[in-house]
Amino acid sequence: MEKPFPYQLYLVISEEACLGRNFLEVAEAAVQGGVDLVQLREKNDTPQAFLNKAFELKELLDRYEVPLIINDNLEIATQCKAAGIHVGNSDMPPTTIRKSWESCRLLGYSIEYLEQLYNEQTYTSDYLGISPVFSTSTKTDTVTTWGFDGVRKVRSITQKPLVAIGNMNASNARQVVEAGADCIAVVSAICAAPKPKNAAQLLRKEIQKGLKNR
Ligand code: TZP
Ligand code: MG
Repeated sequence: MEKPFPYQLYLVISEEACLGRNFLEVAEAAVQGGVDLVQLREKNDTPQAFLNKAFELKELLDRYEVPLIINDNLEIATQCKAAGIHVGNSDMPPTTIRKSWESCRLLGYSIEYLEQLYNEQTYTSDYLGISPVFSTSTKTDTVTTWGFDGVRKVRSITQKPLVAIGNMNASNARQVVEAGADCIAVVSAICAAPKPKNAAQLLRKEIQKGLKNR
């Protein structure tokens, strides 16, 4: 049995993605609009700057009882007492993370190829990121895209909670949920939205519609 995964709208945030706005304000508006899981993903920060942001975001999210996930940095994830960590195929493997961080509650692993579904890293993780569903200018070092059919295929193979990421927005959220995603993860659809709270509310509604049709 997989652990329950009660999250539907997952914000992946960085300061840069917020286009000059305060990332904590964007995160707070997003949570008020219905985001129920947040990942801090800072690729260019110094470790100290990343850690400072992690502490600030953790304090904010604790007030809303929303879990924080740290992208690809075990040290920072454990120091700020995050709920979990998210890693990709070329990052520290989930098996290694489990060994050194036993109390990790949410260990996410990105799936870029079907073959990954059959490896030990997939079995060890708590949820899978289907990455990317569609091509996106937010992350360009990707190989292929899954599309709705890819999501359906992954759903037919694994019981793991599936998080769809890559150019997800209010026009495709319903369909990707119908295809089998349990949760939608977004950067731009919220961080770059004129009104992040409204954007989150709209995404939530589309996800609900998709869940009803399953
Ligand atoms: N992993 C796969 S696609 C992606 C990540 C972090 C970026 C998603 O960004 P956006 O702006 O929601 O397309
Ligand atoms: Mg990575």
